[in-house]
Amino acid sequence: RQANLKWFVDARYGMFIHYGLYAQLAKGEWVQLRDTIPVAEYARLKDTFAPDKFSADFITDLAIKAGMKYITITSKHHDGFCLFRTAETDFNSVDAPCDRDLIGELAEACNKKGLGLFLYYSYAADWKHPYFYSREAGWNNARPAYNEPQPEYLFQKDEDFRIYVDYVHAQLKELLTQYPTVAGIWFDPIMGLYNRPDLFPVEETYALIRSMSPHALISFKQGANGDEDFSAPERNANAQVGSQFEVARIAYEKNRNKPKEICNTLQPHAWGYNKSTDGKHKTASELVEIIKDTWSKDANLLMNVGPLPDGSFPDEDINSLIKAGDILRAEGLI
Ligand code: FUL
Repeated sequence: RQANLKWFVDARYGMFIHYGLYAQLAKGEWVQLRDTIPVAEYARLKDTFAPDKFSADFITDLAIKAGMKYITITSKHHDGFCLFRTAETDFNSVDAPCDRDLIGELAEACNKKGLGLFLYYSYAADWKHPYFYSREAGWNNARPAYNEPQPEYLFQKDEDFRIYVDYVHAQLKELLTQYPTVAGIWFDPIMGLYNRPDLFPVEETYALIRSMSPHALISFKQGANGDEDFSAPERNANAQVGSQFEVARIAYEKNRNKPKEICNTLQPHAWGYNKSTDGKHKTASELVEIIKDTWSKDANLLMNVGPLPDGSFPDEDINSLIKAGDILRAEGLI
């Protein structure tokens, strides 16, 4: 693990990918919650999910041209849809008509080309799982604010949450068994956890990962008070998100001297594809500026792309990434 951590710190630059059912609606990855799309209606997006142009070969080539050393992809985002083979739910891309294990495809291409692969996993938010906690039990964004009760949601009492935790653990076992070379697990979001830290057996979860994959690194944004290997604040090296929570303050102190990875996105705001920002993504020179600024803070940069519904990358992002890579090379920075 120490060797892996050293590799990670030296790697400095990675590609973040937010891809899932939400791309089809082209309004960012929070669209189910923001537009309060009923659970059953959102689930139907699985039938039209067609990642025809999602090419692990293209993505890994692009990352290399851009000067990146690793990729971090949403294996499961807050909507609960999984991009990997899983026996724990049929809400996944293999059981969809497209029948694709996108994580498996990317793992294979990364292995072949010497890139690291991190798996983003939404632990502290799941808008699909019946036993994730409700809004009443803590955090507003635990569930979209539906007017009608959703028959899919079964959480009633705190004890029920353990069913969800068992599901997470079973999926982590699947991920680490099916893709044993992954460089690490990237947990998110912290707000669900900071609101109800008592519900999350973080140490147990980390122990499971450590026992299954001794080399895998673990991060949980600014920290979940477990033994994270690095902290991964959004857009700001000194972010103390959730500082009104005791658990956040302790995590911040605990992790302030650990390696840092700052994530940012080529779109102005969203991480998943948002059509309204077409043509307004970060340019190559803006990207180079962000890279230099992040490196000057001794942090890695994890720069996000939100693929289009078919899994292809926006042209403007391809251009910026390649041009920025050329500039870094010309300046001897990579
Ligand atoms: C946040 C998430 O809520 C966003 O959707 C995105 O994944 C960002 C990187 O982290 O916590």
